[in-house]
Amino acid sequence: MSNQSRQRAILVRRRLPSEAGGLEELRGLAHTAGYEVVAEFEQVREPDPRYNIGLGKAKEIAEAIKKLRADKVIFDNELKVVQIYNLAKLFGVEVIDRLQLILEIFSKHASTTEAKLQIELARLRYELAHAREKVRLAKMGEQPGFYGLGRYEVDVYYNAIKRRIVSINATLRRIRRKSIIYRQMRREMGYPLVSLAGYTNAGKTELFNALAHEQKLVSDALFTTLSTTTRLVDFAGRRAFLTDTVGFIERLPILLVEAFKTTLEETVFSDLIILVVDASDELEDIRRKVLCSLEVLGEIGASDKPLVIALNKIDLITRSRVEEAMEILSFLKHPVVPISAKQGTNLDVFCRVVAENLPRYEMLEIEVPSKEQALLSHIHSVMHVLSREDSGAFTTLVAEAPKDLARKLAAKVVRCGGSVRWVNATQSGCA
Ligand SMILES: Nc1nc2c(ncn2[C@@H]2O[C@H](COP(=O)(O)OP(=O)(O)OP(=O)(O)O)[C@@H](O)[C@H]2O)c(=O)[nH]1
Ligand SMILES: [Mg+2]
Repeated sequence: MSNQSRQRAILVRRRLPSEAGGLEELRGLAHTAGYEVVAEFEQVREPDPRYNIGLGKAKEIAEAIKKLRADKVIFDNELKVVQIYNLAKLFGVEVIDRLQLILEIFSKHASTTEAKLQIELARLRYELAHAREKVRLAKMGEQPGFYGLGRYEVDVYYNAIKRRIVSINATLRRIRRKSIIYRQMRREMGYPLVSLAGYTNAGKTELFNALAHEQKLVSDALFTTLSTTTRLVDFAGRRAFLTDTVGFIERLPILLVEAFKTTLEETVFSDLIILVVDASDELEDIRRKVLCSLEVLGEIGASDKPLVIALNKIDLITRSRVEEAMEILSFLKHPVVPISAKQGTNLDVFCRVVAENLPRYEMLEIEVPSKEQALLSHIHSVMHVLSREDSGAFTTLVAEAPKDLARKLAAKVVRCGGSVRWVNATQSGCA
């Protein structure tokens, strides 16, 4: 987008004395949404019921809007509808809060029908919660952000939103049925399911691309990925389905968590989670973002999964800094592996650690008639073959696979006139 067409925004944050200062995250979000930030204001005080900030500060901002020809004011704080209305009246420009800003980014980045509908649903749920008050206020005189609402009867507007929500939900259910079927198909293939998780911009997609040899879009923008992609990946000889998905953010509006529930469900149904952490952040931010990610994993019901932490972007920091970051994360009791997804550093060690934490594999000694070439190549393509010996009529393999897959293959081998010995005692006699 050219500079001319970019909207000019003023950022505002009110905080309590106990809260840390700074507007970095809001600035990052505003840039990602395509705004040019022309001024920033912070105020330390209790929330004011009318404006959230104090009236004096609000007037100061109104001056700045005129002087800097700003198009919009973006608040870090969650605003009540009446505050948005009062501020818009005072400022003469539209006022939005962090939730609406995140929704704007999501709308901009949504590329699949499912993602688009999920975002519209979140937006409509927000509208529904505020519809009555918005219409009531608009009747008192329309302000930026409230245009067109004044002519509505409250219930007509409310019911129109409700009907649209019902219809989107029905479409989403149809789309989701497909993704559930895909997930079941992957399950039936027997490979474990591994999900990438972590704060937005941590490098999940970069790691996905490196492991799956893919070219999915990575970017410094926040929330680049909004839909899921799954590929079969080899983790040090152990194959697993790896899924890239949407990132987390602190104070992730509950509306968005709700709307993205099925996207996040990929994570809930996985056998292992890779939590990607940006090691180039400040140490305090690393801690904060990891705790936030673990909290979201808890909220969606995925806190009991085996978890491996990928401490990513180590190419950007010194070795001693890597050690400090490792130290910060040591209280978590999950394995932490420093990597650079971008440069491919330490990915072999990382894959071994993931493999070690995958559900236990079964080891089989398999004897197959050598003429069964198709079966032999099938075993090579789906199992992790540790050794192979060709001795005339029979070929003997020692190979590993997840339990269900191992059972299916063992049955196939026996049907073809071969034999199977379970090296792991737990499965003896299954074939
Ligand atoms: N220097 C360096 N940059 C990295 C590394 N991994 C990722 N990046 C960069 O970090 C930015 C974010 O990477 P993504 O892979 O898009 O991050 P993500 O976690 O998928 O982010 P969202 O999809 O937006 O939630 C991009 O500019 C990447 O090129 C790394 O190991 N080193
Ligand atoms: Mg991504």
